[in-house]
Amino acid sequence: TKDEEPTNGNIHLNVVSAHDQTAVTAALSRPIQKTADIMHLVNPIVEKVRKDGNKALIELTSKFDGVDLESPVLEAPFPEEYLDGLTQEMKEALDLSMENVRKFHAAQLQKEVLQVETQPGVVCSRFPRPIEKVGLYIPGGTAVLPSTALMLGVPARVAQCKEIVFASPPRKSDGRVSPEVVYVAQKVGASKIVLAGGAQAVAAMAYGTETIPKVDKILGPGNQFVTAAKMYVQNDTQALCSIDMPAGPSEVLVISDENADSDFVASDLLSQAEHGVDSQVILVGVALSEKRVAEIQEAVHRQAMELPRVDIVRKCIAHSSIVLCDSYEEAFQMSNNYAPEHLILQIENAAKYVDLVFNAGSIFVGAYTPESCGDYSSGTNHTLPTYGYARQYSGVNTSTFQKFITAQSVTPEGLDNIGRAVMSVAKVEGLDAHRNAIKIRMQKLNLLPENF
Ligand code: HSO
Ligand code: ZN
Repeated sequence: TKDEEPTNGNIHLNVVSAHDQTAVTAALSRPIQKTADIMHLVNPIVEKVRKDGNKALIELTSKFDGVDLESPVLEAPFPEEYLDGLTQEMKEALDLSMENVRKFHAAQLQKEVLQVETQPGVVCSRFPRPIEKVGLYIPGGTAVLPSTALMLGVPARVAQCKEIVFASPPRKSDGRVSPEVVYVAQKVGASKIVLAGGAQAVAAMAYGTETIPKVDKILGPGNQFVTAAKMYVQNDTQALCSIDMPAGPSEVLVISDENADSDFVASDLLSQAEHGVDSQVILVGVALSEKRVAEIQEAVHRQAMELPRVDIVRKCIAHSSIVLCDSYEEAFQMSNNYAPEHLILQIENAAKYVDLVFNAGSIFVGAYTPESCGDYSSGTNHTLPTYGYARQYSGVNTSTFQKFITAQSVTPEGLDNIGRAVMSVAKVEGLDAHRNAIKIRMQKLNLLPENF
């Protein structure tokens, strides 16, 4: 496969012209997701946890994570020693990030009742309620991700979810989750941390166990097993559980012009590339000179070679490209078509071009706005639609943790205004009981003749 391309030599992106349609299609195609192919592995894991609860979790965590636990759940208040190793600097960084995310998500909170009198005597309203119990999955694996804990935990708290449950695989070294994740869990008021990963963690939260509450919605990124398990429980009416969005590998599309700083451009491409071998990074260049393209390639190579995760970057770059366009309009068309999770604009008058964006998870506007700001600390959420789903999905936001209830109240005057319409439509649908519910009332109000 593409991921097995040479593991030495220059780290360079493949360059294609926007006019070469076949090459562009290949460059912008995403690595294929094989969620369906692993369902047969996921099903038995989910069923086992559903049937045997904590006992199954303990067994599976021993098998998959190499950690033997007495209990698969950590209950709040979390033991002080779980914060061991958390530095003051880290606390402050997490506090600053959480506060900005809180501010931005609190401003999104819809509390008020929306009320509309559609006709005299017909009042329709809509009001939000928090989703009661939510399960937040924080991946372990190649990187610890306290930022994901805060990106999910803070809006859940802002939306006033009654119970917040975290799940994260325990570390092999000491059977704990990282102190940063515990710190965030404590700050957002999580009631429990499930010490499990993968499909087993998702199943535990979807069905509940002896000590883990069954949640109403599961959110968070994860590997293919996590994604497959989320899809499984979402489709199981016994679980009665929804999920945030379909997940795929992380990606970025950068639009740059001749004036952009090549080092900045390279650093943005690489910060996404280091996420995983199946991540994808695309540079769409507007009227770039050959010299500029060469300079960007050189910067990518030079910066990449200094990264501890260079091996991951190398594999990601092997299926990543530079697409050369002639105009800004063409570049934005390309980007809207790709619908990137992250869109970075390193172009002159970047803010002016935001109006041209129709499909993207989150936009980073201007030379001094790297994606890293949004990944951690600016206030926007980093849980965003990948894989082209930015066409129809929004990233996680405060309303992700709410649902909306509608209500109506109709007076006799209102019934007089809409009753005949209801009866006509009920008649054509052949639903006489519906029609009667109106007729009986309107006749009692003398709004219809007795023999109607
Ligand atoms: N870029 C990632 C979020 C993240 N970055 C977490 C660093 N940590 C997902 O879009
Ligand atoms: Zn990132």
